[in-house]
Amino acid sequence: MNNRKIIFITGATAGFGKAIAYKFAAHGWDIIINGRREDRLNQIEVDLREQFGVKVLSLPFDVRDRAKVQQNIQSLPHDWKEIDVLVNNAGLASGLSTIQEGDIDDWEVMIDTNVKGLLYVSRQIMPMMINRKQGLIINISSIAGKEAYARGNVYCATKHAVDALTKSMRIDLLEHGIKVTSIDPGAAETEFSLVRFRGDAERAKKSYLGYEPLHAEDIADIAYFAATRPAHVVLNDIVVTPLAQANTAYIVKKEN
Ligand code: NDP
Ligand code: 8X3
Repeated sequence: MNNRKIIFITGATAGFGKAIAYKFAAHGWDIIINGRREDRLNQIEVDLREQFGVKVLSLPFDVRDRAKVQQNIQSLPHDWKEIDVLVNNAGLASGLSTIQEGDIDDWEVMIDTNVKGLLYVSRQIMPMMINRKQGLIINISSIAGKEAYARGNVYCATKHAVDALTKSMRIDLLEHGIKVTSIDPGAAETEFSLVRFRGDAERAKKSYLGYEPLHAEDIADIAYFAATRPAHVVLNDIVVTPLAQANTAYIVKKEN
C-alpha cells in the first residue's frame, strides 16, 4: 500500500508557510514548497531533507504570474501530482491607509496575490484532486476576512474574497469528495508586518508589543490537525486569535 502523502504549500519561504512545511515534514510528508525567494527555498529544501529524510520539491514562482503557475504545476513529475493537501498561503498586506489616501500599486499587488494568485494555483491543482476523488484545500484567510478594520480596506476586501472563494470551492468540490478548510488567524508575528510596512522593522515590531501574538507554529499545528481528521470529518472554518485579541478592533496591550 502506498502511504505517501504530499502537501503543496504556496508562500513557504517564511512565516506560516515555512512552519507548515516543517510541521508536515516532521510527520513524514513529502513537501512541495513555493515562493519567489529561490535562495530561501533551496535552503529549506536541503534542511527538510536532512532533518526529516522526506522528499522535497521547490517551485520558485510568483503566484501572480498566471503562465508560470500553469507551467510549473503542469510540469510536475508524474509522482508529484498526487497532491493530498494544497495550502493556499502566499499573501500579503501592503500599506495601511484610508482608501482616499491609498496607493493603487498596493491595491494591485494585494488583489493579484491574495485573490488571483490563489485562484490560479487552485485552478491547476483542483482537477488533479478531482481525478483522485480526494484531497484537502486549506485557504489561509484572516480575521480580516470576517470584519473590516480601520485602514485595512483593500487587504480586508481580499480576505473577504478568499472567504467567499472558500465557500464556493466547498460547493463546487462537494460531489468530488474534496475537503475545503479556511484558517483565519488574527495577529501573528511573522514577516507580515515587515512586508506591510515596507521593511520598517521598528514599526513592524511595534505591532506585537505588549501581548503575545500567535506564532507561525500555532498555525502549522492547526493545519496539521485539519489535515489529519478522519475521512468523513471536515473542519470548515477555523478562526484563531492570540489570547489578547477579541477581533480586528479589540486587542489588549500591556504598557511597556
Ligand atoms: P510572511 O510575510 O511571513 O510570509 C508570506 C509568504 O508568502 C512568503 O513565503 C512569501 O514568499 C510568500 N509570497 C508573497 N507574495 C508571493 C507571491 N506573489 N508569489 C509567491 N509567494 C509569495 O507572512 P505570513 O506567514 O504571516 O502570511 C501568510 C498568509 O497568512 C498570508 O496570506 C497572510 O495574509 C495571512 N495572514 C497573516 C496573518 C499575520 O498576522 N501574520 C494573520 C492572518 C492571515 P516570497 O517573498 O519569497 O515570495
Ligand atoms: C492579518 C491579520 O488583522 O492583523 O491578516 O491584519 S490583521
